Amino acid sequence: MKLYTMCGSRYGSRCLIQLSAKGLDIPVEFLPFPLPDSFAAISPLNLVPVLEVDGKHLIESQVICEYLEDLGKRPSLRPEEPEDCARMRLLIRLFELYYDPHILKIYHAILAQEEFDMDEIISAMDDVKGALNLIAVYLDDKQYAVGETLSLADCALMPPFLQATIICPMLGLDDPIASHSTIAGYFDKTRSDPYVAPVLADMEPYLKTLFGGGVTR
Ligand SMILES: N[C@@H](CCC(=O)N[C@@H](CS)C(=O)NCC(=O)O)C(=O)O
Repeated sequence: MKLYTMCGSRYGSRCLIQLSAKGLDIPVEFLPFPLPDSFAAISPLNLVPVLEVDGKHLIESQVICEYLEDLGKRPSLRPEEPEDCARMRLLIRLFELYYDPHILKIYHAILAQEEFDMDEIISAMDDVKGALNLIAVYLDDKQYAVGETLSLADCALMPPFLQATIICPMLGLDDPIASHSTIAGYFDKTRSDPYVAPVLADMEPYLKTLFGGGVTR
């Protein structure tokens, strides 16, 4: 097996936290950004992460994470109780459907380095805040998203939340994580987890470099 990712990738980092927490010693190849066109031969979406298994390629981070859980190595990052496991999956789904597409509009505006419509960015930020309100409804008020231990929900939420805390202020926008008390409480508690902390620390310098070129308004 081999995992392909990129430094600073919020989706690839989901798998990196999982590999570390489960003690899975799988080789990891870090690709440059933007990905080379030739990578489309490995991933038709030309996105990371990709998990190579017996010469075949699994795409989509959540599919990869669930596959790695299905291999059965302890500790499991899926809660035992079906209700908790459902809530873990719900949190991941809410993030992917209602948070990420809106925050992506903001990131693309920064990366494009072109003039952009600040009204559109502010409207995207309102949608991001709406999604965070939704996510907050289902978060536990303890260290982790669900229950007493790290789960795939934490692997999925923590890297993009870190990304938002770094990038939104670059646009002169509020940090949506820090400005939401429930989400900020969750983020601050979970970032000290011994498997989360090093992955977030590795992401930080890449995000600052990638998005640090400034913004033209
Ligand atoms: N839905 C995909 C999203 C993956 C994704 O957006 N990956 C980004 C990095 S976080 C990427 O590969 N970007 C490459 C590029 O834009 O060149 C997943 O869950 O794996």
